[in-house]
Amino acid sequence: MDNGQRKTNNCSNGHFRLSHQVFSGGYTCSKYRLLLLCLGLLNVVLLISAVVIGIKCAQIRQNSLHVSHPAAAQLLNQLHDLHNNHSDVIMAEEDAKRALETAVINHAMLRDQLQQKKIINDGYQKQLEALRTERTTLLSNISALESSCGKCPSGFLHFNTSCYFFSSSESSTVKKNWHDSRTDCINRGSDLIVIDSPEEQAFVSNNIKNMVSGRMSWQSGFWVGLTDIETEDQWVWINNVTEVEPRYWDEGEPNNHGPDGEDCALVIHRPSNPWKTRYDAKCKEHELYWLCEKSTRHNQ
Ligand SMILES: [Ca+2]
Ligand SMILES: [Ca+2]
Ligand SMILES: [Ca+2]
Repeated sequence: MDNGQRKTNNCSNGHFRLSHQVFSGGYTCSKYRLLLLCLGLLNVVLLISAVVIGIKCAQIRQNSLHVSHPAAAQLLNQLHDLHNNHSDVIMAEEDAKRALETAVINHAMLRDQLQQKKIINDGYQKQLEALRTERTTLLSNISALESSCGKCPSGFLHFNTSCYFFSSSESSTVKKNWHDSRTDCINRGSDLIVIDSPEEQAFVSNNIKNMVSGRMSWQSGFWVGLTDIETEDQWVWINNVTEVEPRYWDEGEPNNHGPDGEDCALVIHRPSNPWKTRYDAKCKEHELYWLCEKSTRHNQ
């Protein structure tokens, strides 16, 4: 057998045989093989291309996920934080509402309590006024009782061994100068007061407070039996006893004020210090209340 017959026999096996039958018009077996090889290479190229494209797509998808995942996580975190913050704000608002409601209730309670205390205080004020009136009445009754016992004349108050006449208790409008005041005391069987003990000073101060209703000016004062008429700044009581105690003068007194000076003493009500109650004033020009003293020993 020669080479031409071997090639015809090889091509007669399998589909080569069919192809040979179909394309028997002049194609050779080697051309079929080349065509098949080309087709096979093309398939390989297509397969490789498909694999490469698939790998690229996977890489692109993975990169896309890598890029988008942190941003999405950040957004989710921010959303979570915002949700938490919103919850906190709502809780704080609820707490504030409850606190406000409690404050409103407490305010209403305090207002009611304040109103009740005001009513109670008003009641106490009325009781206090009633007690003051009753005290004044009792003082008058005491004076009347002392008078009825024969120790003091009518209108005089009794204290220790003396009786005292406060002119304002008889008239709140009548005032006299020092000399006329002393004359009135003498006409009542007494004389201007001589304050010669701390107890007498306290008695006078307390009674003046009740009689002048708290007025503290020297114009609401009472003449007493103390002058420096004979010798300036040498204060002598009408019983010729020289006053050597300086603590009873008010601050800045006696000041002998004015061109004619001031030579007669008066006492006022001084609630801040019942010991500093004395002023000097003009004996003839100034008109004030006056205070008489009458010893009970003269009646015994
Ligand atoms: Ca006296
Ligand atoms: Ca004087
Ligand atoms: Ca004076």
